[in-house]
Amino acid sequence: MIAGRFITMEGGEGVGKTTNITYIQSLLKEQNIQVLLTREPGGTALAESIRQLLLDKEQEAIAEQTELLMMFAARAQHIKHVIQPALEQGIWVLCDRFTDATYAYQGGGRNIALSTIQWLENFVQADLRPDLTLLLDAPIQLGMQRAQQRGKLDRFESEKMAFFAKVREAYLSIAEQQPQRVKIIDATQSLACVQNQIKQTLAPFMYE
Ligand code: T5A
Repeated sequence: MIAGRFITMEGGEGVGKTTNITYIQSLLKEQNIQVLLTREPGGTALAESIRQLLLDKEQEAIAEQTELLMMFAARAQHIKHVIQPALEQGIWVLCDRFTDATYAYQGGGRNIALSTIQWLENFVQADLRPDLTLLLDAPIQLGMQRAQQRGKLDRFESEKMAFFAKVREAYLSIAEQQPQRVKIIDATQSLACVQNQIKQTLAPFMYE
């Protein structure tokens, strides 16, 4: 059995990750590729409970270290019970956010040392890394406008603009350092243009 491929979708708030990951799912299905769509934090019952705690802004303040460990606790469940078994069965996994989000939000946004995140990444994931990551990039004001149109803001979406600027910078720096894996998609364009970029980026990867 050939292992499935692991594709992740990343970017700041409201840039269109959820909308476009569904589009990718349909592209893969057209090619008769078996695909599993999932998200982080979340993807299992326990990890979804952790997600609720992380996004809830009405509860006690979450310490940065707690936030980081909760992300990786949810991720450990997700990998063991969902991602790894699917890949082993040859199913492609499409994940709405993964560890790049931790580098961007907890590393860039919260200033946690990258070496700490790296240690947890190695501990929780062993050698599991995405094969391809699409980074939807747009100025933070645009993403926030789109997120606001959708409804009430969660705990992360309620952060200040300076936080999101650091998140975006961290994402772009990952893309610069790992251009083979991370492909930047200009998310300021119309949905049709964004999806066209995604289709072109995925094409060589799908037929490899
Ligand atoms: N987090 C996560 C961490 O801090 N560390 C981690 O390790 C991980 C994994 C939850 C939060 O967790 C944090 C980051 C997050 O703050 P989330 O819910 O996945 O993660 O993240 P959000 O960014 O909040 O997800 P959203 O659903 O808000 O944004 P999306 O998915 O990027 O945007 P989407 O697709 O819902 O689109 C937003 C709106 O814009 C429209 C859509 O129709 C929708 O209404 N839209 C467009 N409109 C015009 N033109 C386009 N091109 C458009 N694309 C989308």
